[in-house]
Amino acid sequence: MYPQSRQDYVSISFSGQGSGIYNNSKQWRRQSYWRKWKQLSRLQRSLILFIFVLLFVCAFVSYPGVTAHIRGPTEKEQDTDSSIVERPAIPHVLPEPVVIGRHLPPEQPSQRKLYNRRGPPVLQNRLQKKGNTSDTMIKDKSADSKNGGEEEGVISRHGAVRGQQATEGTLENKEDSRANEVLSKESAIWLEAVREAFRHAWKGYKDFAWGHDELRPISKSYSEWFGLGLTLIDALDTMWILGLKDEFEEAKAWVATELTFNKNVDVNLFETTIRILGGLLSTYHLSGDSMFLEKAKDIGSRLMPAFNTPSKIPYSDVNIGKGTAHPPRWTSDSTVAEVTSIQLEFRELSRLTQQPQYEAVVAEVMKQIHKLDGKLDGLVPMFINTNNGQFTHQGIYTLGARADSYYEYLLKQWIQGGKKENQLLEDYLQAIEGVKKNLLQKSSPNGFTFVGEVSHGQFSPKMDHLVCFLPGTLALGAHNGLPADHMDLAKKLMETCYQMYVQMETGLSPEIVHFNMHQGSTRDIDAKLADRHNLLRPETVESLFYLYRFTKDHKYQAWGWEILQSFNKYTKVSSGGYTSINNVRDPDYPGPRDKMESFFLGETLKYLYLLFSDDPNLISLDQYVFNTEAHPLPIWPSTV
Ligand code: DMJ
Repeated sequence: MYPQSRQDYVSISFSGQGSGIYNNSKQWRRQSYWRKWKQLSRLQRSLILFIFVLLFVCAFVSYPGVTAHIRGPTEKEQDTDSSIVERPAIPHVLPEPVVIGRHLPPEQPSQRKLYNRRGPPVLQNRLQKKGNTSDTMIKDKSADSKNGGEEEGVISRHGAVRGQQATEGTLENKEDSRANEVLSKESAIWLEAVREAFRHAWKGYKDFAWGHDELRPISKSYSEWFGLGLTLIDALDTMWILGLKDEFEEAKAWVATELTFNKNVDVNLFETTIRILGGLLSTYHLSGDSMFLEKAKDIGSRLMPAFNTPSKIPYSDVNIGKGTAHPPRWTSDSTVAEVTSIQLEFRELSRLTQQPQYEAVVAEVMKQIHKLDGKLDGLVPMFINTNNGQFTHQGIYTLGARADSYYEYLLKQWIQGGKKENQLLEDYLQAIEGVKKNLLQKSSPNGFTFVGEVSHGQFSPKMDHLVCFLPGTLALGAHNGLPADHMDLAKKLMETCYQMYVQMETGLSPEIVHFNMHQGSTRDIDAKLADRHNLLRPETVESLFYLYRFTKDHKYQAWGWEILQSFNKYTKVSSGGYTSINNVRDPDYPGPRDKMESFFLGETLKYLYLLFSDDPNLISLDQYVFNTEAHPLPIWPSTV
C-alpha cells in the first residue's frame, strides 16, 4: 500500500509554450536563440564567431593525443637506432580516488588486473620505465642467466646505460618531475585509503567490541584474551600517527577511566609486553601525556613476577592481579622468541622511571642466551627451559614462529642503546651468517630467494609469513652501517614475500608456504590446505616500509597498495571491521574466521600508512626503533 495518494507527488510543469512536453520545449528554445542571434549587430556576431574559432584552435593544439600524430616522435622519443621507443604515457587524469568500500577499482577484468596487480597507472609507467615490475623481474632473471648474471636487466642487456641516459636526460628529468608530482598526489590518496580502512576497522571495534580484546566482525561480537582492551591499546599510537584525533581522544578517555590492571587474570608475558607495555610507552612518547606512562609503569611492575624462576628465564604467564607466574600447564619451557623479545620495552621502562630492575631482568636473559650451547652458527632453537635455563627440543632452526623476533631484537636493542652493545651486534651478525649458510635457498622455476628451516640436519623449504619481518630488519641493519650485502639480501627476500601474496588467487599470503626446488616445477610457491589462512599479519608491509624508506623505490609502495586492496576485497566486513580468512586460494569463498587481530590496527595499517608517506620524519628511523608490535620507542640519546 502506498503511504500517500499519488496526488501527493509534487508535479513540475513549464508555463507558456510547449509546457510539459520535452521536444516542443527544445524547439521553442531553438527558435528563441535564433531570434536573439538575428537581433545582434554584424560586429557583435563576428566577434562571437571569432572567439568560438579561437577557443576551438586552442583546445585542438593543447590536446596531446591529437597533436602527437601531427608532430611525430621528438628526437628524444627515438632510440639510437631510430626505432620509436614505446613510452608509456603519463595519464592526464589521476585515477579516480579510491575511497575504500565505496569506489573499488574498475570492474572490467582487464583493468582490474592492471590496477590491482601493478599499482595505479602512473606508478606502473614509472615502474615499467625502470624495469621494475614483477613481470620484468622474472623476465630479467632468465635474461640475467643468459647474460652472465648482469644485474641491470633490460637496460644493461643492451649495454647502453650511459649513452641512453645521456640522450634521454632532459626528457627523463621532465618526466621524472611530472611523475613525482603525480606520485605525491597519489600518495595522498593512498594515505587517505589507509585512514579510511582504519576508520572502518575502528567502527566495527567501537560498535561491537569496545573495551574488549578483539573484534569478531562477522558475529558482531568480541573475544577476550586477557580482558585488557587489547585492540584499543594496540591501536593508540596508530591513531596518533594517522592523525585520527577524535578516535584517539575517545580511546584515551577509556584508558584513563576504564583500564585497570588490578585484575585476577593470567596474561602472556610476551604478548602483554609488546602490545600493552609497548603501546603505552610509545603513546606516551608521541603524545607526551604522562597518564600513559603511569599505566605503563603499572603493567610493567605487574609483569615482573614472571622472572622469579630458578633460571631467571621468565615464565610465559603471569597473573597480574595476584602477582604469581607460571609456565604453560603442559611444560616448564618458554619460547625463545618470547623471552628475548621483551627487552626494548623493559629497557625503556627503566630509562624512563630510573628504576634499573626492569632492564636488569631482561639483560640477564640475553646474557644467558648469548652463552648457551646448542646454536647452529648463531641460530637458536625454539624452546628454553625455565628451570635449568637450557635450550630444549633442539635441532629445529627457523626464522619463523618461536624464534623470529630473537633476531629482530638483537639488532634493535643495539640500535636503541646507541650502537654500543657489541655482544648484541656480534650475535646478530653471526646469526645472519648462519641464515645465509644454512637456511637460504632458491625456488624453481623463477629462482626466488627464500629462508627455509633445518630440522635435525634436514633442510625443509617451508617459510612462515612471519619470516617476512627479515627483509625490513636486514635493511635497517644496513642503514645503520652493517654490510651492504644485507641490503642485497633484503631486496631479494622482499621480492619473495611479495610473491607470496601475488601468486595467491586472493592476492593475500598464506600463513605458511612451501617453495619448490626441483627442476621442472611449474610454480615456485605452494600452500598446504591447512596453511592457507591469513590473519591480517603485518610482516610483509612492515618490510615494504623499511625498504621504501631506505631505497625510495616506488615499486615497494605499489606492492603495498596491491596488498591493501586485497585486504579490502577479501577481508573487509561491511558492518565494520576486517576478518582473518581461511583460504587465500579461494577468492569465491575465502572463509571468514570472524576475528580481527589487534595487530591489524597496531601494525598492519600503521606500516601501510608509513609506507605511503613520503615524509622521512614521520617516525624517523634515526630517532625511533619499532618494537616487534610496531610501537616506536626512542633511540636513546648519546650520553658521551
Ligand atoms: C605480532 O604480535 C608481532 O609482530 C609478533 O612479533 C609476531 N606476531 C604478530 C604479528 O604477526
